[in-house]
Amino acid sequence: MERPVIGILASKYTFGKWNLLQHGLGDNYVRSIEEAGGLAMIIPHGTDEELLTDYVECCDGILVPGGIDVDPVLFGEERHELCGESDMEYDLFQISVIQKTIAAGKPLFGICRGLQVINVAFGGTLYQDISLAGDNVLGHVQPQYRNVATHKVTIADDSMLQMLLGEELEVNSFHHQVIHELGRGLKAVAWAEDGLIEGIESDVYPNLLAVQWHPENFIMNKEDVMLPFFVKLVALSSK
Ligand SMILES: [Mn+2]
Repeated sequence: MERPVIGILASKYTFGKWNLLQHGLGDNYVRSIEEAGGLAMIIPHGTDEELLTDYVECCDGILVPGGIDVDPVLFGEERHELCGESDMEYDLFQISVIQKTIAAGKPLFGICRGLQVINVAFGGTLYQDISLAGDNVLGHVQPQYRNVATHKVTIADDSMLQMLLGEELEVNSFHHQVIHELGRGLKAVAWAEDGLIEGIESDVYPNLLAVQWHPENFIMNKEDVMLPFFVKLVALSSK
């Protein structure tokens, strides 16, 4: 069987007493893609545009995973005191891969920061902290463990996400930022009970799907209720 190759953008961190730079790939992402019938491949972070083009060429679909905050300069705002750690070079690496994926006509997926950076790459903006989104926002940074669902999302009719996961869903939540203004061509397809956006798709770019929660963590449960998300991701990448 041909297994579609899903490229997952590496996380960037240092390790050990020498602080050597690393290219990370979370196990839950890998296991979820493999369980859904795909191959998980790391796309190392870097700035060489020709190399990034070649890495995208190797993949059938691209997944932008969770991570640190996006530099607010990239959506035209000054840094708010509640904005967290960011890395401009890393942001530009991810935005470049997103643009190359779109240019190549390949499926594009996002999880948590991935949804946020896709929105920014399409010209959208973020709330630098969820408290700036209004007075009645829910807690979106849960103390419970990663594979525990803590808030509800409502999913739009006529969306890929509703076909996969139904009209309503309990999800986990580990984000202190959220989408403010949507990027060009993007539409919201899932919302928390406080009205904040938890999922996006696109009418102009149909093979795009991103969520604010962390479906990959549910692979740790005996029954993985989020597996349809990854099955769809692999299926879209097999065309
Ligand atoms: Mn949430």
